[in-house]
Amino acid sequence: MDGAVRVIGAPMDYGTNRRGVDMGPSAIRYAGLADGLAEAGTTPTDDGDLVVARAEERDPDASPPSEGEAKFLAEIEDVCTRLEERVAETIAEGVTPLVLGGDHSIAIGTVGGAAREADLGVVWFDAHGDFNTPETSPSGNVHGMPLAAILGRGAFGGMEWARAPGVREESVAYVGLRSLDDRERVAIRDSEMTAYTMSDIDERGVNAVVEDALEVAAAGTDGVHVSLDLDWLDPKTAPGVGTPVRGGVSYREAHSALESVSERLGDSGLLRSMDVVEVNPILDEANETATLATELAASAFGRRII
Ligand code: B3U
Ligand code: MN
Ligand code: MN
Repeated sequence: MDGAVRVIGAPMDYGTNRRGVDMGPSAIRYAGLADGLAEAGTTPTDDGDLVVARAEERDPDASPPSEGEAKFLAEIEDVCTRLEERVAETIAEGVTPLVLGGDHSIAIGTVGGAAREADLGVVWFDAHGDFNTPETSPSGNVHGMPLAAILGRGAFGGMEWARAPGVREESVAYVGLRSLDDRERVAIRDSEMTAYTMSDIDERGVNAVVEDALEVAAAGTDGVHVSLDLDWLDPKTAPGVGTPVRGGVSYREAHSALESVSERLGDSGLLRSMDVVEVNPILDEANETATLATELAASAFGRRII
């Protein structure tokens, strides 16, 4: 894909239990992201990382959340609000933002910025639904809530700031779901979103499923946001994630899927923004998962073998 891509790092791990995803942006850059994006035909620039206080630097007197509350919501709101600004500015300059997480709660900022002056479709590659609210979450971890918050479901849990009015439920498609909480499953079923599970991939093959998901997200919208949670892949292929779930897609399937993204959206200019999240270098084996994240981003932006 020709065109400018701006890398923005969001080294935040407030949304998850396991520490370490704050190192994701460094690990992904170190794995050769800029070269991969250049090989894809884009002109990459790097905007550096957002400043995010480490957990150790937080106010030690901050009160722990009680039942039904989201953890570190104020910190997450602060980071996502700043990220939203950067993403919106980037798009206004005609540049495509590629945001590196961090845990998946950063997608609230990316999607918020990308949807600011547009109707945005979303394709969510993930083992998990990320459709809990503070009331339904079993963990209180915000990385299990971003899509619900973006769609305005978290309004009663103090997450009304996260709603992105430019995203309609019928323009959201999941790919590869395989781990849902009970109330989350009911909420997804009752929603207008399209949910393709791993069973759909087993039956129909990854390409057919991804093409349908991209169609859902592109229909009647100004562009599509692609959110790639590395736990979408099988943990044998992507071991460096905080919440691995067996039975994910293979290395080849993942590449094929992200190549479909660039084929369907890249040339038409419909790929509005992307984020790559949940890479945890502490749990990784020799930066394998960060390397994979780098390769998959390059595939999404158009890198091909020949
Ligand atoms: N659904 C669970 C677990 C989870 C969600 N996203 C991740 N893990 N990465 C929760 O805590 O909401
Ligand atoms: Mn996720
Ligand atoms: Mn996940």
